[in-house]
This record gives sequence, C-alpha cells and structure tokens, in this order.
Amino acid sequence: MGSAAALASSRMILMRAAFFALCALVVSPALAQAKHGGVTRHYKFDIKMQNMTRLCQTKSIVTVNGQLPGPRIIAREGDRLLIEVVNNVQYNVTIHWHGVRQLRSGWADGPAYITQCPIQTGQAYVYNFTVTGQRGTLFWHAHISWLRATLYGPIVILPKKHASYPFPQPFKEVPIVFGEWWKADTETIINQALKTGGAPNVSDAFTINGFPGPLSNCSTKDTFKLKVKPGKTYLLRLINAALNDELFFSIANHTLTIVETDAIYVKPFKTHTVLITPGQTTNVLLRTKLKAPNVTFVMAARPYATGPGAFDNTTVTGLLEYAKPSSPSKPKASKLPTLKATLPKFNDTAFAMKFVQKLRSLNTAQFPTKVPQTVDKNFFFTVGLGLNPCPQNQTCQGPNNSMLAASINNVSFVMPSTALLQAHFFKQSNGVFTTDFPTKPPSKFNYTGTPPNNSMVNSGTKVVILPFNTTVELVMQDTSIIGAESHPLHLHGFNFFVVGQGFGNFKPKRDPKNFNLVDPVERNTVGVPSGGWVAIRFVADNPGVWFMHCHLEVHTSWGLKMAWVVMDGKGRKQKLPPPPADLPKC
Ligand SMILES: [Cu+2]
Repeated sequence: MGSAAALASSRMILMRAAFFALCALVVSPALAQAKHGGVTRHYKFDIKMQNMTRLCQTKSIVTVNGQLPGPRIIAREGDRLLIEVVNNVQYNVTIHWHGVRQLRSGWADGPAYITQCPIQTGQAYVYNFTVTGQRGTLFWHAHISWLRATLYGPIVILPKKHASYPFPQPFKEVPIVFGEWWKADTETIINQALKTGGAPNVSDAFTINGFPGPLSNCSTKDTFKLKVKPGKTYLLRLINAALNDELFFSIANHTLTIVETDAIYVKPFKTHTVLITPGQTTNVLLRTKLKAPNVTFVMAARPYATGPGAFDNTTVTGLLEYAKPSSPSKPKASKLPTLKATLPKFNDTAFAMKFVQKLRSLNTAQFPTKVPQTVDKNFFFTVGLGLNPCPQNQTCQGPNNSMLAASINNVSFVMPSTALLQAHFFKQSNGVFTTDFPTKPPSKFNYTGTPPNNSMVNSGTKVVILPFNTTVELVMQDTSIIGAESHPLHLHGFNFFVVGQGFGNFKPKRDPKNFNLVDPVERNTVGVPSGGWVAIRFVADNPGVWFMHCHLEVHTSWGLKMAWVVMDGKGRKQKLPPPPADLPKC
C-alpha cells in the first residue's frame, strides 16, 4: 500500500474509531459473558518484522501485526482481556499494559525480568487480565530494552454499558499517539551506548499516529490529518509513547479542554497547550468552530526538555481540516492557507509547573477521590543521573572517561536474569534480589545545589517489601548531580495521588502542610519537576512485584528503576494466584 493510500485508510480508521468500537462491542463473536458482568475479549498480537519507509529511508521494524502504531485494544470497564502474543522475531519480547491496575494479575503486567521472563523467539504467552474500576485512555508497549520504539498502541476503556462520560458525549473519538522515530536501528543504538558509557543518539523525528509530518524530510505525504465537521465535540485520546521526550502539544487557534489523565477523570479545564510525558495519557475535548473556516489548522508537538544532554529538537505536525458540506468527498484543503500552532519554549519549566498544578481529580459522589489521609510508611527517594567508573582497559564516552548511569537513592538497578515475581512467589529470592532498598538517600546533601564531589552510583537488585494494604507516602527528589532534569516516574500496579510538588529541596517540616488531600490528581506517571520534588500517596492493596522507573527509556536503561514487593494479605481475595501454565521461562 502506498503511503497516501495508507494515510487515507488510517485516517478513515481513526475517524470511525468510536463507531467501530461500538460495533465490535455489539457483534464480535469472540465475546463471552463473564461472571463479573463484563465480557471476555480476545486479541492476537503477532510480533513480526515489517519494512517501513519514513524520512526517505526504509528499514525493517518490529511490529504487532505489521502495524505502526499497533492495533487498538478496546474494552469496557469490567471486561476481561485475553491477548495472545506470538513472538516471530529474533528478539525476546514482552508487552506491558501501561496503567492497567492488574489487580491480582501481576503475571500479566509484562516488564521483562520483573513479572515475567521474556517470550522467546517462536514462543507465545496469553496475557490474561480484567479491567477493574478504570475507564479512559491507556496504552500498551513492549517492556524490554528499547523495543517499545515501534511496539506500542492505544488501549481504549469505555465506560460500562449505559454509563456515560461526566462531560458532553463526543461526536467522534480519535486516538492521537505520539511516537519517536530513528533512522538507525534502536537496539543497536542502546546496546552501543551501554557499552561505551555515552549517551545514545537522539531520534530523527517525532510522529503522530506513525507520521512525522511536513516539517520532516520527505514526509509531506506522511502527515496525520484529522478531518472534522464544524460545531462538533471531538474527544482526542492523547498518548505519549515516545521513548525519551516529554512533549508540548497544541492545535492552532483552538482551545482544548482536559477531562481525563491516565484513565482517571479530572476537573475539566481549558488550555491551549498540553504537557504530556512519556507514559502519560490525556483525554481532551476539542470543540470545533461553528462555521468551517477557510484555513487548515496545524497541530504540533515538540519536546519539553530540561536535562544536560542533547535531545531531538524537531517538531511533529499534523493537520486539522474542516470538511466543507458542499464537497464532502474532495475538500481542497491543500489550497487553503495553514495556521501555525504556537508552543512554549523547550525548557519552559514555569509553564510545566503551572500546567501540572491545574490538574485536579473530579472528586464527585460518583467519582470520589479516595486519597489516604494517614500514612503508614514514608519514603524519600532521590532520582537522577550519576556515573559508573570505566572498566579497565577500555575508553568510555561519559564525562571524564566515565560511564553515564542513573539511580534512585544512589542505587542503580541491576536487571536480574530471572523474573523477580517468580523468585518472590516461589520463595527463591536468594541470589536474585535483596530486600534492603534504602528508604532514604545514603547521605544528605544539597540535592538541587552544587553537586557533591563523588557522583559515582552503587549497583544492586534491591526491592522494598510492603505488607498488604500499607499506605505509602513517597517523596521523589530530583538531583542536579549531573544536571537537573524532569523525570517522569511510572509506577506499575497502582495509581497514586500527587499530593504535592515544588522546586528546590523538599522540606519535611514545611512542605507537607501544603499537601492537597482533597482533590489531588490520580495517575500512574508523574513528572518529578526539574530541580524539584513531588510527593505521592498510594495504598499497597495489590499483591505482587511492581516496577517503578523513569519513563525516559534512556534513564531506565541507565538504572533509574526499582521494585516494590507487596505481600499477600490474609483474606482469600488478597493473595496473588499462582502463575499461568504458559508463563515464559528464562
Ligand atoms: Cu528520567
């Protein structure tokens, strides 16, 4: 299929997303009524190589079913999903259902060597989980090395039957998935970087639904176009599936109303620009103009970047085109003038802070905000970059012949060679992990001030043990050891409440007084402000092993990750069931 045809068909698919979603819900023969009131939905993910041409270059990429972005998962709240993943590529693969709570289904969470061994070439694994108490937009992506560069796609969770949105029913629903494209092979890039200790190459372009848009080389035809009718409300399901970049997003001369983040409703508010970090999802309402204007509007995204390293400073654009009622089949949009979108500066941390502070939970009788008012255990984690020494007889490309690293409380996480969850469940943790992850930094220093003399990190596979139902407060503090930087931290298995955030060093006597314990935003990924801190609360009500890591993939590769082990409770429904028979082996 030519790119124009591909574009046309993908556009049609997107425009009819909601329609098809509803059809699938009504007619799919694969559905079976389950005892919890939801239905069971079956999907098959064939992991296969596919040639794809972007930026005038063709390369073979790892895909699900040959698609980029991959297929959309659609379910209703309460439905059970059975997704068979068959690995037909040379790489080990796992898929993570990002933001799905996975209540007592940790075996289906997906991070390689945390909850499962990878699916090896020629093998298959059925991810089996139920979507409980969540509705909105999430996404799925590969969770091993950098394969998520091309293995990602939307998860759309519709409200239960006969339940409605707490906002006007949209005319159409459209996923807008941001991705990142490298001309070179991403596995080679990260493997090289980890060997030499230097920073991996930045991407060559960002994409919207797989397309870089006209500002990139050879990409005029590879442009996502959103065709709209005047006077309608569209629900845009924004997903940041990029690897290493937080993004600003805006549509020329249109206001967006934010209604949901990370599959939790928020108090609606209007904005011209959305900030979305990797790992975050945001639903926005787009109200189109009453009369179709003789203008095509640009939608654009580019990075919010604060770190010391290089970043991809390109802009991805798509087009918002109004259909003319007189000639619905052939709008001459290409002849219309285009109106550009304006975006904040790359390092506009003031905008970023203002934006995230506007996010509040809906907190109504139907959707209450159950933020814990008391805390059982407090943790204080520093997050940031550091260094490892260069191995003897080698030259390294980090600062002063060192290797770049990243850590939490100065522990750079070492991936085990077997899955932590298996080791935990079968009580075989000896030699796999230790339970001494530090609850606070090994030494106090001015975290956001002049860096300490020693910037070397420690290494280990360390976890925190939490008894069932522990209420946790966690303050995450950015460090400026190599350079202050915003880090989007993602917690598996839970949503958390963002009760506070600020710049500089967290002050335990001063800052908690200002925590929002009424309507804090609830999410699964939060930006630790550049040169600042964020405080979150969650209840450890989900037994299993839960990964927490920076969703800038390069930082995760360098070790900015750890795991929580949540013990079984006493009740029958408070225990993790045994693993499924087809759980992959290492
Ligand atoms: Cu990070």
